[in-house]
Amino acid sequence: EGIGVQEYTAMKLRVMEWPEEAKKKMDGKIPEDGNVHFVPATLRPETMYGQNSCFVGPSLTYGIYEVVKGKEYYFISDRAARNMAFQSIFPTWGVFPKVAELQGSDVIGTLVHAPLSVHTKGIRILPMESVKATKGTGVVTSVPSDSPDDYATMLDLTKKAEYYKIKREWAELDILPIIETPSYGNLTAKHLVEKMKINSPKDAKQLAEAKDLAYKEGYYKGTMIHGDFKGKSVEEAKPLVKQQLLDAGDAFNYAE
Ligand code: A2H
Repeated sequence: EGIGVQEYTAMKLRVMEWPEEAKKKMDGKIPEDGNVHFVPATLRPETMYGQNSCFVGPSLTYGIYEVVKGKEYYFISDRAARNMAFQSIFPTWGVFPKVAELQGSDVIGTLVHAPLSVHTKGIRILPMESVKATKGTGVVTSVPSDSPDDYATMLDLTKKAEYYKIKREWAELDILPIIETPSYGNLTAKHLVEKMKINSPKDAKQLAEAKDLAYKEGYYKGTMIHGDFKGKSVEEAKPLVKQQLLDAGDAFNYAE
């Protein structure tokens, strides 16, 4: 981490359907016509076409915060809410209006709409034990084509669906190729996880190395093979996809 500011794209994933557990905890706190968004922070907006699920830490605590009175709410960590309060993301500077508190485990299975994703009928909120409470919003959108962490987690979830108390079909999904690279083909994360024999999302050291390789290869040598900027380099496409998301109101800037 060190010195400097990390600039994230904060995506707005609108809730389409809550699980019973979450409904109980939110009872009466959010109006019927209010929209709640899960807000993952990403450094790779150009990969958002391939979102096929979204992760929360099952044992982490989250809040639902009011962004537009009675209308719009964000599901994020308390830490992120505190930061956002000083970035003009909530209506009153310095104030983060918390209306409900939930555990990650309460929201597993929630169906959300992910902007740009090819999964237009929605994606599921799933558990990822390696989500850090101290980074971003504590919510991570899953793009298993290009993120080794996401790929390793999805694989683990499909193998141990029962243990994680999820439906296997929520995790067992086709992976969309988005970026072609000279060294790793068009499913960079899968290629690296297999080549480096990473067997579990807990292989933190190897995953960090894979993440580094994937990021550099994708950014400097990758070409888009999906979406409006097909044929452009990733370096060129990244700010363009980000701007589309911002213009559509489907994302906002978040820094920490
Ligand atoms: B990235 P940095 Cl396709 N805990 O988004 C663990 N990981 C987190 C997190 C948290 N609290 N908050 C964000 N992240 C992930 C896409 C992606 C990402 C791809 C490839 C690589 C990649 C889809 N997941 O990240 O430590 C988010 O996943 C590797 C650089 O601030 C976010 O971007 O550099 C990235 O880590 C932020 O990590």
